[in-house]
Amino acid sequence: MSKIELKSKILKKNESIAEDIRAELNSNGLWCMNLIGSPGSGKTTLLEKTMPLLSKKGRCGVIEGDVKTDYDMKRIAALNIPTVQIETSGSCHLSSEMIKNVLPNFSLEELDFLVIENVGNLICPVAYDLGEDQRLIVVSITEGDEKPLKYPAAFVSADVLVVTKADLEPYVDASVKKMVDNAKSINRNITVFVTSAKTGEGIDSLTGYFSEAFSAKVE
Ligand SMILES: Nc1nc2c(ncn2[C@@H]2O[C@H](COP(=O)(O)OP(=O)(O)OP(=O)(O)O)[C@@H](O)[C@H]2O)c(=O)[nH]1
Ligand SMILES: [Mg+2]
Repeated sequence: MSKIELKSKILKKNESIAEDIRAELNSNGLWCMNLIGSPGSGKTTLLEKTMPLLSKKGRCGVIEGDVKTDYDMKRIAALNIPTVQIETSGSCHLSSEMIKNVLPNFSLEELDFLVIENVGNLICPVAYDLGEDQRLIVVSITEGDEKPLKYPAAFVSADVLVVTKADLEPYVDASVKKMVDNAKSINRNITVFVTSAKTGEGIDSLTGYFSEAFSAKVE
């Protein structure tokens, strides 16, 4: 079997499991977001800021994907939010099979909102549907405003872009406006939030977006 055939077989299997997951989450009225972004872009920090606020509106669960360690899982568990760690042991992305294997750790019927923090990587996770309702790309301003142009696949497949670390814009040669314009040139329907965990900018708006999303599903 050629390399291309093998890859397409793997993706086909991934897609089929992802559809099963989507159906299971749907039947429990659960809304799911897949967070994708480079290492250190601020994914876990974003969850630390939004999840406690969101927990006042609905019941949240988090799946943390990392190549190694349960460091991020402990950060979220410290907020009293049900969290499960997937350690991929080298794999640069989560797969739907990995998600399927950890779902029994949650009481799905008791949750409204499930967030999956993918392994820090802007390339590999893009091809793997995890059964999510929406995909959110996290890019920090410190990564450079040209990133949407260099990694278009990530932006094409995303529903939401969160530009993080806006407080650091004055210290880097990158512009939030340019980043957003570049992202919109790749995907004009992408919903954009600009946030700072330091100043709190954008955190309420993003939390509101999450809350509206799962409320709409439950109704
Ligand atoms: N100044 C500033 N620093 C931030 C902000 N958000 C995150 N950071 C810092 O950026 C670093 C990385 O943040 P994390 O949330 O761990 O990033 P991550 O994307 O979860 O990283 P991985 O899980 O390793 O991929 C930490 O030192 C955070 O404190 C922000 O809005 N402003
Ligand atoms: Mg993290």
